[in-house]
Amino acid sequence: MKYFYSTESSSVPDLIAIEEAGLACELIETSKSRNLNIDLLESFNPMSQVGTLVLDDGSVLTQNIAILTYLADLAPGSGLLPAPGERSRYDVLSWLAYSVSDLQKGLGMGFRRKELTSSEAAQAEVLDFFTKMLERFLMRVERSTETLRYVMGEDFTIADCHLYFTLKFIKVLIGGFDKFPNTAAYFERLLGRPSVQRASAIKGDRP
Ligand SMILES: N[C@@H](CCC(=O)N[C@@H](CS)C(=O)NCC(=O)O)C(=O)O
Repeated sequence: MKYFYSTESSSVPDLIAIEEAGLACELIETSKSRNLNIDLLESFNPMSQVGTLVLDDGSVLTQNIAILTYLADLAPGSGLLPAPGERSRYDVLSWLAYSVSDLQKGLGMGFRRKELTSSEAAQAEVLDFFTKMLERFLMRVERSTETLRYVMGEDFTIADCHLYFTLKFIKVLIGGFDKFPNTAAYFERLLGRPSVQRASAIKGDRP
């Protein structure tokens, strides 16, 4: 398999899952600002988005929900995702969809507020809107992690892989997790995970 990624992007959750699952995979760094492997990425994915996974049969898989599910199913003993038919599998997928849609889209718009409007007053309103929205959504993580080590319990799953990424950027956008002590402690547990540290350290051929 080949996996196209860029650092500090939503491809990090897949890098964490590849580490957790112990899968053999060629990692190909891309960068739009450095024009690194963009033409190659586009030849597999016309939207030239990361993550993009190319399977050994040459077929291409995009979108984090599908890629993370696929990677986890390649490693059924990893605990990353319960088997098809098990009730808890759908709870993991619910957490994953929540992180990819409710959290990631909110934080993406918050960070891109300067592209939405040149008015600084309007940018402050946009930031306030998304901060309030994300704080409301964060209550789901806050409640679960009051008693659970990871969002599903003792097992680290593909939902945690993605939540590491969204929480990392939400923390910056909303100015910290002071109002969310359980989330803050959970985020520290994620940071302590060797797979998260290894995936975050992958910098491709960047000097
Ligand atoms: N919904 C997609 C989001 C993928 C995405 O937004 N990737 C961004 C990086 S975080 C990207 O490649 N942006 C470059 C572009 O759109 O030109 C997923 O979950 O995989």
